Amino acid sequence: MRIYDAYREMTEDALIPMLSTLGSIPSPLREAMAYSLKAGGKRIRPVLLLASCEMAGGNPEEALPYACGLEMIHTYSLIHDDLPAMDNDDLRRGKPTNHKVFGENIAILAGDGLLNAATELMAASAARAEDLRGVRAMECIMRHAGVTGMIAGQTKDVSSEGVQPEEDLVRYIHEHKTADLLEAAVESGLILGGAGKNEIAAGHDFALHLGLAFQMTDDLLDMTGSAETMGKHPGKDLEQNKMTWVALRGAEGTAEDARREVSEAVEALRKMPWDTGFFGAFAESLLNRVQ
Ligand code: GRG
Repeated sequence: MRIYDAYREMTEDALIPMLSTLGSIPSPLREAMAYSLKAGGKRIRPVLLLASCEMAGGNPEEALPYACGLEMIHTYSLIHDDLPAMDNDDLRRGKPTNHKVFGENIAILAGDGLLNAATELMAASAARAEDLRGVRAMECIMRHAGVTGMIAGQTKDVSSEGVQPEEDLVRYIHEHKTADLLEAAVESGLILGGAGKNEIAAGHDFALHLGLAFQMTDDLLDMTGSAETMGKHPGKDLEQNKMTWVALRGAEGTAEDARREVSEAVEALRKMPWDTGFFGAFAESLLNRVQ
């Protein structure tokens, strides 16, 4: 998808220069933060943010501090998730995990640093703006990433290892651990673009279903994928008795649920007044990951 690549490149070109605007970051903190930011990754969240902003009539260039901020938050969450006290992984985005290269103490600080840098960048942009869109976008991103959002999902996840999978709990974990940051991307992009309440609500529904479908396909890939294609070790969910859709519904049931979530995501797009073709195609493309 050409549009996807254009937004991805815009994000990748801006990530490190944005970090430099904060001033001099001491070694090895700067290298550790840059290592994980540059390690690759699909950049789904910033792409969705920039595309949502432009769809609603905004200028994606002005949304870049929020897109980069969101990618920094996502990257911090991966660094912390890979730590020995969490999932204890040594491969991420096809490279050794941050703590394997820089040690646990610096990896923790690199995660903290990325979260803080994201906040600083977004706040600086919001403070320069003449209206409140930036403040509202930042509130939206921090709430979805925060203690009732992604951190809540991760808390339930780490507290539930070895517990019998049960639908409400699996849904809670994935709605928060995964879908929340996708909701942050679409909703904050729409806010920055000047969308109204109903369109933002439709964006929320789209991203929620997209997030659930994304997690379902990720769970399926964890069973069938390889380290080369995934950039991380597959099979960890099973090994760690994780609360996955596959543990709850089996592989066929999960594939069926993923198809249903994608069609609900596409349905939500109908409530928007713009050309949503890019978003529909993106949602459908998730299913190709496991076909
Ligand atoms: C440590 C507070 C805290 C949260 C961690 C993101 C996360 C929560 C855990 C990572 C493990 C996991 C399976 C999370 C679900 C979301 C997900 C599939 C993340 C990976 O996102 P991608 O595929 O990664 O977009 P890339 O590398 O492409 O950016």
